[in-house]
Amino acid sequence: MTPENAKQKRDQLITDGFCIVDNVLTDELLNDLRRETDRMLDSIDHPPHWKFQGSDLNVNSCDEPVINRLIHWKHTRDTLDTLGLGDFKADETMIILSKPPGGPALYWHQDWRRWNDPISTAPWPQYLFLSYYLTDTNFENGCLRVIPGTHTKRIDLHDLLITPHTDAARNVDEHDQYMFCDHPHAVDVPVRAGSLVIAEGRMLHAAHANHSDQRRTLLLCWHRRSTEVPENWTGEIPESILNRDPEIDYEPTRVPGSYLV
Ligand SMILES: O=C(O)CCC(=O)C(=O)O
Ligand SMILES: [Fe+2]
Repeated sequence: MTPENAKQKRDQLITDGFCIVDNVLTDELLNDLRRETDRMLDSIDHPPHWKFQGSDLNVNSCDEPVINRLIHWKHTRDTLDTLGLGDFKADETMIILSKPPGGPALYWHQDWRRWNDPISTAPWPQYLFLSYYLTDTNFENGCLRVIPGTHTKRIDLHDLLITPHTDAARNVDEHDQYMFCDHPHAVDVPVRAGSLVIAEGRMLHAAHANHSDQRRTLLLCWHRRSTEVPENWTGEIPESILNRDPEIDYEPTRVPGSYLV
């Protein structure tokens, strides 16, 4: 990646809440991942509460060599370093989210659980999901959708959504007018198999339904960093973070409160 390219992707991640880096996985690793995730998915029951995500299978690196390989993939670590994200640490778990043929859309949601903590106002990347889709994705087979900028900016939809990944969200009507809406600022994020999607967990995102006759599988790994201001941050630091008390145990919540304005 050229330095200009890296800067453009980092800027997009900061401003919009996501960016894409192509050709991160080799065909060889992709084929291994397809075979092994098919095996894992075919060997288990799929409970009804997986309906909207397709599956929500958490696999630890120590249980599956191919997952261990992917979590520690050098090209990804090098990419994070190049984008100035070298202080992020990967979880040791990957989540297999596989939408079966005919699977419904995933509702609009964000995945941040620390909305009571002033760190929620971080203008820098703070809580990232790194996703690899094992097929090319598009509108037809259930690609990702995002609403750019919603990781740091409140929009109308924030106050209309059911709290994500709760029983209420898992049981929501498939035609709920807000959870599955075509928001005017929503954009589709179709990607190539083996590309890396880097996205901020605070950003509103969703996925289209899978109308194809193939599984649409993705592997997702959460990446976290400390609550310190990043060493390479040259922009403004919000008052709320300068005044943040690191001694407080902020009660976790998935509901964006006063720190999202
Ligand atoms: O299926 C996707 O493309 C996104 C999945 C997701 O965001 C989630 O399960 O939290
Ligand atoms: Fe999500």
